[in-house]
Amino acid sequence: MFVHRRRGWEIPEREATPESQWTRRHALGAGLAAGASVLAPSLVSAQGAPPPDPTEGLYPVMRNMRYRVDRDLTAESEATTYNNFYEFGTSKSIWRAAQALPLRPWEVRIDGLVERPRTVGFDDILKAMTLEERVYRFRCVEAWAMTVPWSGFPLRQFVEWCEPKSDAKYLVMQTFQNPRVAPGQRATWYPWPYTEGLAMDEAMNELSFIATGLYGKPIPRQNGAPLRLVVPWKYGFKAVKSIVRFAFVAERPKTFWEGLQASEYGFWANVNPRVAHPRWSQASEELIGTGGRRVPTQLFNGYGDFVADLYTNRQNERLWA
Ligand SMILES: Nc1nc2c(c(=O)[nH]1)N[C@H]1C(S)=C(S)[C@@H](COP(=O)(O)O)O[C@H]1N2
Ligand SMILES: [Mo]
Repeated sequence: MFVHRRRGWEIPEREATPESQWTRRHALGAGLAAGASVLAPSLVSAQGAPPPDPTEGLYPVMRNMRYRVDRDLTAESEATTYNNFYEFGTSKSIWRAAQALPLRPWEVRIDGLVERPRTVGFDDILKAMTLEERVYRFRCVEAWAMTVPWSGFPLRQFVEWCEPKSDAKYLVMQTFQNPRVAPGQRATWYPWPYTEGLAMDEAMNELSFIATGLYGKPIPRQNGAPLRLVVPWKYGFKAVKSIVRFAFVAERPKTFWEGLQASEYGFWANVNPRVAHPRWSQASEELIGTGGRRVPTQLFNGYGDFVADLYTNRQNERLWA
């Protein structure tokens, strides 16, 4: 029997943000360089508090209504105070410690199998990309979940800008390494820097996203400022934070969690409620900020229409966490 399943993106765009928000974003975007220099003196702050973010004027950006979630947004106060960021500690309460991370200058190295290896400033990347907002489900392998409005740009747009060569098969992404500000990195038994990777066809999938903002503001340090990966059909540990390097390579990289505990965390790490983690079930998830409400977990975290095709020729691989 042929069953036509309606795909998420076939739902009409009813709630699209009015165009006036675009105009605002572009007007402010054009003033980015000037704004940054005006803010520069406040880098020296009397209280020792982090300086204001020079990209503040870029947000909010228009929400892309192609990506819909039938869940309430997680409260901003939850998403920004309940985090995993081992560089700043192994508890969920690292948000204060993460404020020590300096965000400028923020240089990003693009190398490996690319036409022109180069180092670019984060603000120059932002100027080259088109920002949008996407609301995605977010599922940690620890069986909790959130619903988050990310702002940023499609990873595909960035990959094209990097001009990879045709023999590039994987994209490796790495977090900064600076044990002076990140006390977790003084623990030498971890394979720092935090490293993640995607196959090139995964990186080019329309869902793959680089977040530079959250809840209509620049992304906070504890959530991976100034730029972090978002791949909503995979467990959260794939979503590497505070990236300083994109390397295009021919061989599958070894990731941080594979280096630490390969028996529990694989490379593909796609969400699957029927494949348990060695130490707990993945059948359901707790929605953070709802007083403990649990809901069933969905295959590919509900994004199978977008990504299942990526894996039809990889059935002999360990596709799930
Ligand atoms: N550099 C780095 N990136 C990281 C982590 C980390 O410890 N270090 N934790 C991962 C895990 S396990 C999860 S669930 C998400 C958490 O993202 P959030 O704090 O924005 O919810 O970040 C991922 N990215
Ligand atoms: Mo996680």
